[in-house]
Amino acid sequence: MNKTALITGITGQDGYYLSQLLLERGYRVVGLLPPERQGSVVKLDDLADQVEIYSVDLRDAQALQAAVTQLQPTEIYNLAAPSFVPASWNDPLGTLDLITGTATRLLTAIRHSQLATRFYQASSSEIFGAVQESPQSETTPFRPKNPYGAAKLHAHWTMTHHREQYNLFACSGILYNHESPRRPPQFVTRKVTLAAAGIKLGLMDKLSMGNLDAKRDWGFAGDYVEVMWRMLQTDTPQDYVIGTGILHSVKDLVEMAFNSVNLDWQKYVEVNTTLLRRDEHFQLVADPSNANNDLHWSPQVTFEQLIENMVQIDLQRLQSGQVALTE
Ligand code: G4F
Repeated sequence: MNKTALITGITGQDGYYLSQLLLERGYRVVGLLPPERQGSVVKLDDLADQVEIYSVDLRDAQALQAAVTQLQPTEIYNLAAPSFVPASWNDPLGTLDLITGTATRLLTAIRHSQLATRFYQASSSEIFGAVQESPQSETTPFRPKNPYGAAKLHAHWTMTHHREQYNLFACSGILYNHESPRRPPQFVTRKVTLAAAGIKLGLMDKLSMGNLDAKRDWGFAGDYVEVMWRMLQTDTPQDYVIGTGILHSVKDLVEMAFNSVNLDWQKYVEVNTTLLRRDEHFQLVADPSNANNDLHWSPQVTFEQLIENMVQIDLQRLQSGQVALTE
C-alpha cells in the first residue's frame, strides 16, 4: 500500500520540493490548507494536479484530529509558518499560535489517533539566536532573539516532550537558510537575484539593501527536503542541524549575482537604513556533522551554483512576463 504524507505549508518553497520528492517516491501526498487559502494551490505549478488538498483551519484542533483520523498518514511534515522573521515582531502571538499551536495540535492528534505516524517539525537556526559558539550543533544552547525564533523553539520543545512522554516518532530538522528560485522576493537571496536580472534587462536601476555585512549559511532548498525525508526513515527519531557549514556575507551574495550578469554591483546597490536589523553580529553557521555521518547527507548544490541558477531563472521569468517587478 502507498505511504501517505500530510504536509502543512505545502504551497511554500519547501512544500513544493518536498511534494516533488515524495511523489517521485510513490507517496500519496496530501496538503493541509486553510479554507481561505485553497486558491494558493496554483503555486504548486506542475504538481498541483498530483497532490490532494484537504481543507482545514490549522488553528482548529478538532478538525486536525479528524484529518489525521481520516487520512491515517504514514508521515506528517509540519512546514507551515509565517517565515519572514522581521514580520514576527508585528504579530508575536499570531506567530506563536501558527507555529507552536499547529505543532502541538498535530502531535496531540497523532497521540489520540494511536497511529504510528512519524512527525517532522520544521525547526530553524533562529532558535540558536544570540549564539556564544560557532558553528552550532545539536548541543548548542538555544537563545532565540525574536518572536519567530521563540515560537520555533517552543514548537521544538513541544515536539521533544511528546517524543519523550508518549514515545512518538517525532523529530526536528534545525535548518539554516535554504533558498531556490521559488523563494518569495522579500527574502534576501531572491530580492537580489530578481534585482540583478531586472537591472540587466533595464527594468529597474537601483537596489536598496539592508546590512551588507550580515552573514548567513545558505543552501539549496531541494537538498534540504531530502534530509527531512531521511530523518523520518531512521530507526530512532533524532534532531539534526542542517546547513552547509559555510558562511557568506550579503555582500558576497550581491557581488555573485551581479557578476553573473556582468554588472558591477557597486553602481546599483545602496544601503537603506530602514532595512537594517538589530543584533546582526551573531554568526549562525551549521555544524552538520551528525547529518553527514548518520544520514549520509551533504548539500549537493553550492552557493555559487544556487545564485547563478536563481539569476538565470529570474531573467527568463522577467523576459517572458511570468513575473513583474513592483519597484
Ligand atoms: O533572507 P532573510 O530575510 O532570511 P532570515 O531572516 O535569515 O530568515 C530565513 O532563514 C531562517 C533560517 O533558516 C528561517 F528560519 C526563516 O524563516 C527564513 O527562512 O535575511 C537574511 C539576511 C539577514 O541577515 C538580513 O538582515 O540578509 C540580511 N539582509 C540584508 N539586506 C536583508 C536585506 N534581508 C532582507 N530580507 N532584505 C534586505 O534588503
